[in-house]
Amino acid sequence: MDLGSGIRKALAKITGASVVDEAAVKELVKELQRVLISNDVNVRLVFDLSKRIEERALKEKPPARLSLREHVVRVVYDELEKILGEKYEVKLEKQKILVCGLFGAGKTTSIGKMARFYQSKGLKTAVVAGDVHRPAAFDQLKQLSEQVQCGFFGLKGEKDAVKIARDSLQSLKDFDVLIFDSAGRSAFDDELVTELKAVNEVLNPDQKLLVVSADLGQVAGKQAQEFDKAIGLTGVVITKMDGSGKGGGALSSVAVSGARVAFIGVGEKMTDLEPFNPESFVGQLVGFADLPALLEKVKEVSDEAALEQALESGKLDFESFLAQMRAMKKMGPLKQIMQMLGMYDVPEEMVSQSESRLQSFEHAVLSMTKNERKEPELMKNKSRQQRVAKGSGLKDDDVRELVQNFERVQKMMKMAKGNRGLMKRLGKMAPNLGGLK
Ligand SMILES: Nc1nc2c(ncn2[C@@H]2O[C@H](COP(=O)(O)OP(=O)(O)OP(=O)(O)O)[C@@H](O)[C@H]2O)c(=O)[nH]1
Ligand SMILES: [Mg+2]
Repeated sequence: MDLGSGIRKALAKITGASVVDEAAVKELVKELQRVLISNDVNVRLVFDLSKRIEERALKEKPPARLSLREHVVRVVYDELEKILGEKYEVKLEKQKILVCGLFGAGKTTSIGKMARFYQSKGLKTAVVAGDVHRPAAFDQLKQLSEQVQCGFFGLKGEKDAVKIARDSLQSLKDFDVLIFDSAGRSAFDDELVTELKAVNEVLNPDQKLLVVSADLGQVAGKQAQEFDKAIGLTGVVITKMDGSGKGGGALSSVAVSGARVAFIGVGEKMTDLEPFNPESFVGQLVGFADLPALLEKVKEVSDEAALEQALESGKLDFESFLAQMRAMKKMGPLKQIMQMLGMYDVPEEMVSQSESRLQSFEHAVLSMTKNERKEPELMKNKSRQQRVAKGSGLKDDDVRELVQNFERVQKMMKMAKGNRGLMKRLGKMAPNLGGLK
């Protein structure tokens, strides 16, 4: 079972339990241990983690807003996040990056991805073909540089990596970010270390990143330690997180080794790279059970006066509807929100459909007059609908449908009036339901 579904299943022991008591917490912890260990997470770490979860879940007093159930889920989140290490702060400034790693780890691909990433942040980026051992390395990197449209430096046929490093510094003076590819080896050996150290000296990089593949599991941590000892790493890139059941092992062992996880590679495309953020990683991993976080986010974003008012009075107009939609957007991608609400089996097409509906809805509301927003009745008028369609670039039918969806939600809100808990939930779900029909 992969890590995500395993953790979700373990959490279900709490979210689905009729009573949350010591036995339920122990049950959860046992299941979590099983899942983490079978996903190659360091045993010692799993042991410490489960001890802390059990202690905190049972002894800590839940914060005022949270039920015991939510508190336990929250503790699990917190602790999972902790074992993954700290968030990596990507520096968006002038810098030189040396990339190293063993054969086939994903160095060259990751360099292409990083170049794309830094370019997209407005930094003029170039890559350097410093892998002098693999014959095709030069062309592979050159191709990638063309694909992501960044600068490139290489000396075809040159066997001296140090010379390439020196010359690249000269010829790439105008670039902000310089990313240096290096030769892989089948194992961590003297030859590799010697070359790497020499290049390191000449290049004097600001960042030294080791690339490891997630399918190494715990061995990733050992590699991180070895390379760190040799040249002092500033971070580790873990590739192939998309394909491996051992991703959890690689992540945790790298974190334990003291190295920071900088980026994770989640596919073969140039866009498949993410700066590592333990919080959102755990969020994605565990997905739907994220109720406490959702509650927290809802509280954070629901201070829009219009929204509060609508929830109090049960009166929903286009203005407050728009406020809700914007609040929702701040919470994250629709798919994630749906998952947080327990709708984790929503088909992909439906999610993107709903997303584009929400977008259209926003455009439509923005094309309405102040009066129309406050008095939704007005929007039943056909010529008003036509005018809004014109103003928002939508079809007449789309606007009509949106108005109808809105009315349906409005009716639901009226029905639910007086039931605050339900109101809050509905209020949050309303734009969503409108989109889904
Ligand atoms: N699925 C997946 N494949 C990846 C990822 N990163 C790299 N790869 C693939 O892994 C293979 C090796 O990638 P390279 O970038 O050539 O690895 P390298 O470390 O430069 O290899 P050498 O230069 O031979 O040492 C390629 O087929 C890549 O497409 C990733 O995040 N996900
Ligand atoms: Mg390579």
